[in-house]
Amino acid sequence: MADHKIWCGVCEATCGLVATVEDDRVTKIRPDDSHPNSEGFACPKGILYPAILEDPDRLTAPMQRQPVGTFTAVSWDVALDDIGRRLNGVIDATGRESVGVALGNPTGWNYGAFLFAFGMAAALKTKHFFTAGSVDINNYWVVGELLYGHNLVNPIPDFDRATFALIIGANPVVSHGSMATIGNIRHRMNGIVERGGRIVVVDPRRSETAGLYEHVPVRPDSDAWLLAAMLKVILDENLEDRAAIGQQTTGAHTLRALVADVDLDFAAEETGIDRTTIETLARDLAAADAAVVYGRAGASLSRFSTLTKYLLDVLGIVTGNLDRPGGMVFPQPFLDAEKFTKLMKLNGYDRWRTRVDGIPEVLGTSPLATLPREVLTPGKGQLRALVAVSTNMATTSPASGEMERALADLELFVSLDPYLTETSRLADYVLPPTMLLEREGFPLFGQLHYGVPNASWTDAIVTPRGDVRDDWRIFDDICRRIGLVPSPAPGAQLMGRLGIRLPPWVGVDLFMRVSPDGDLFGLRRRGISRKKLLRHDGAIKLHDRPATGVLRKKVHTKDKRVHLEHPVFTSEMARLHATPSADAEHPLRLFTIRELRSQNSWLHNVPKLMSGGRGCRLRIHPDDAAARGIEDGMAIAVASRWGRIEVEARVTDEVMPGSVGLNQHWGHKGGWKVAVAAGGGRYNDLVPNDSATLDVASGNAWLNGIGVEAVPIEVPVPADGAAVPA
Ligand SMILES: Nc1nc2c(c(=O)[nH]1)N[C@H]1C(S)=C(S)[C@@H](COP(=O)(O)OP(=O)(O)OC[C@H]3O[C@@H](n4cnc5c(=O)[nH]c(N)nc54)[C@H](O)[C@@H]3O)O[C@H]1N2
Ligand SMILES: Nc1nc2c(c(=O)[nH]1)N[C@H]1C(S)=C(S)[C@@H](COP(=O)(O)OP(=O)(O)OC[C@H]3O[C@@H](n4cnc5c(=O)[nH]c(N)nc54)[C@H](O)[C@@H]3O)O[C@H]1N2
Ligand code: SF4
Ligand SMILES: [Mo]
Repeated sequence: MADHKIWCGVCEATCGLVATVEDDRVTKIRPDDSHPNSEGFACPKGILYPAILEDPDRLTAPMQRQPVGTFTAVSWDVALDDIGRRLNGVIDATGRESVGVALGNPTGWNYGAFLFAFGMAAALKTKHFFTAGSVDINNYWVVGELLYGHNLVNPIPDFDRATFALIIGANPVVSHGSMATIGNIRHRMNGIVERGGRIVVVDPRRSETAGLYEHVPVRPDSDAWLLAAMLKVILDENLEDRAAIGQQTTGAHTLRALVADVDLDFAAEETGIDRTTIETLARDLAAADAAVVYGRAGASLSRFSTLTKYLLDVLGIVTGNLDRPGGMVFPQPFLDAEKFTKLMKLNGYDRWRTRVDGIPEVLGTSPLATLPREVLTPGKGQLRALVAVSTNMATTSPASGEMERALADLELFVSLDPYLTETSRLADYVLPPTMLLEREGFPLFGQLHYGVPNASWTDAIVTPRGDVRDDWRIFDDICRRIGLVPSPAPGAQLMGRLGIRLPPWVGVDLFMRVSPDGDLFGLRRRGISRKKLLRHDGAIKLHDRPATGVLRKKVHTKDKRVHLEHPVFTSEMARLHATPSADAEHPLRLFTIRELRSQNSWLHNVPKLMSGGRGCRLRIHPDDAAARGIEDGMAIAVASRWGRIEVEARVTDEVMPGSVGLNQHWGHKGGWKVAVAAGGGRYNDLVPNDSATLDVASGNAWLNGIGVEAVPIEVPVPADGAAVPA
């Protein structure tokens, strides 16, 4: 029996855990009190993680689709040789550009998979590179590039020293933080209130976070109006911090014109927040000693997510809260991804546009929403083969049905996934990976945004089940068969041509050792290396907190200033003004609810996480329910212009009138039996993917604020989805 200090790679919080291993099995997991960032916090998902390793539905051999649609286990050689042959066939017929790569959320904690998927896309020089970023954070990558000169620049909230926190569309008490890896985040947020400060949560639902602090209900998909109105109040009343603006930015003189046409009364109507509250919020933010303006998924999945993220940052900047204690601070990762992507010339924006819809590329990727049309629209560059890793995009991307049709239409679809999911069940081959705790690695994504910068790299602590392989190795195996080296690095390409292929840690270690916290190959005694981290049990604290007063070092623009002006922001503001918000036939606005014991779509097969009466329920306000004859617990149909699902009603005043909240990613299909048995409806069947409804500047999907109508199930809903209230 032995204990190992590990890190949890289920969500962004990246908590430190202690795992007990007996007879090559993880028998117990508990929080690691000594972890510098998470400080003894952990949630049920991390604690119950070993159930995934032992799951009887987990795939432990490569699966080959049979003509009748069932799957048969085959050897790795049989699978890989056939995949190679078929990929070569597609490449010979229509070129490398007709092969695509897709990656999902869990690659954030699977650095080898991430690097090799990126590497394969780079080596193919394909524009068909899709990431979960386009249903999540592409707006961050665009605003990072335009404001700070690099996609990956993302200031995080310094909750420990803030006196005021404006939180827009985030529920950190449940999500445990996103784009900000603040350990034990609830405790740190409570600290603000304990010090006499305030936290204001803007959310259509009295979420677990909003319930703890001050709650301002907002209509989904209207945050841009709220933030623009607040900016207008601050500028009109001369409440901005002129000194900070003068030191840190260029283009501030354009802000007044940008929000000149914003009418506060109209903004109040659109947001459902009265004008006085908007004005007071703006004044309070400007007057606060040290404030954070933090938004997340709820603010990123609207039709105007680039504009929303821009305005969030601008509000922090003009009130003098960027790069200062208690404000929004620049993180200090031990692996500097900004530098790495710059070296490899990967970062950028709008260097090309997607073939069918003309959406700007972001970090060299195309949006998932456009994938179906890239597959189904003939012509040069049509997508015909796809290798996907850890993505359940048939469920997690907009217009699920269309995504399924497109995936089924591919000449070859290969999915690297531990389960037969809604997505992988459509693949020609499903290739089973090693999972966390069965492979070595470091928390690639978490380390980018640590509140307390720290470093860890852990070894596998148990032998992988069955005949599984590391994802990166599967990519390498596939690439060998089509003559590619899966790397963007010229050095790796050269070595590949000489027959030398390196595992992912070699390059990462090299890069880490020459980074500011690295050991410079022994020259810096306290510096880190992979070897040192592997030898250390647990994480090494690198700094107490990210440094402030570092803006000139952190911003990548030539003049080392934040660029507040860009034509994209102006045109997005014009698009906001021009877009009608109401949909009379579908008057309810649908938004997403994340659950404590889910991680997106993929933990619904763990019986212990699914216990306790969980279900897929539409939260609807008592007034809206009464108007439709809906009672708590009733089966109801929810229809939008684009689709219809059936779920259970939950009548509750936790949602504001006119808005309805639904859990994401239920209604499973495939081979994960517990998940399928849980039933429910699939949110993204209600969601459009056409280019007109996206956040066109970033390609981010429109997932929150969709117009829907809900009726008791007895009432027939017409096939065109236009439901009539009972
Ligand atoms: N337990 C758990 N943790 C998770 C995940 C999970 O599935 N379960 N997923 C992980 C992932 S991938 C991510 S990206 C993060 C997300 O992290 P968060 O963004 O903190 O998490 P959400 O729960 O999506 O919070 C979004 C909030 O926005 C609200 N909202 C919805 N639409 C709108 C809107 O239009 N405007 C405003 N102002 N609010 C709106 C919702 O009611 C919700 O409370 O969580 C991560 N952590
Ligand atoms: N309506 C609506 N839709 C949303 C959102 C929303 O708020 N509302 N949120 C969006 C967000 S923020 C995100 S991040 C996306 C997430 O979208 P996805 O990334 O598609 O979703 P996950 O459920 O995280 O999918 C993970 C898949 O990876 C597999 N997996 C887990 N670990 C490994 C591994 O180590 N190796 C391999 N090869 N596979 C693994 C799982 O079995 C699962 O099938 O969903 C988005 N979709
Ligand atoms: S909060 Fe996230 S990282 Fe922490 S234990 Fe839970 S799932 Fe793991
Ligand atoms: Mo996400």
